[in-house]
Amino acid sequence: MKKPIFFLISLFITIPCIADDCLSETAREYDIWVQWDRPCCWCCRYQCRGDINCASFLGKPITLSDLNIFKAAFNQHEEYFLINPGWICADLNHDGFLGKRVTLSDLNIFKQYFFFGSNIPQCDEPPIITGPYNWFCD
Ligand SMILES: [Ca+2]
Repeated sequence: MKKPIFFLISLFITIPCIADDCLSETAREYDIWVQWDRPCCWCCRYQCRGDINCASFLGKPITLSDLNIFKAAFNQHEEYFLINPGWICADLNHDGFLGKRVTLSDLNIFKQYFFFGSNIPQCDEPPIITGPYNWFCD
């Protein structure tokens, strides 16, 4: 059983995937994923649609909690992601632009699915923008 303090801390840091292979080596973003220490959140079922914290609230995977993280990470340079490791989870398309990970492309995805409900396609369903995945972390 996890000690409470460890669990509390683990809510705010990037949790590396235990098996380190949730993302397929054939994925376009595989090398970047490895470079960022294989963030498990990139393999959450709805992360590529905006589920940044890999948790649902009232049946909705993309909520205000995700929006708050997205707002913090939006348009920030990659160097700030090193001191805010959870921000890499806000990189929805697993792609960067001009040294930034969370850009207008990610915002357009987030807007499309924010509070959309339960009909959000999993990240391995069309429109596919990330993956393929070997399995999902959540
Ligand atoms: Ca991005």
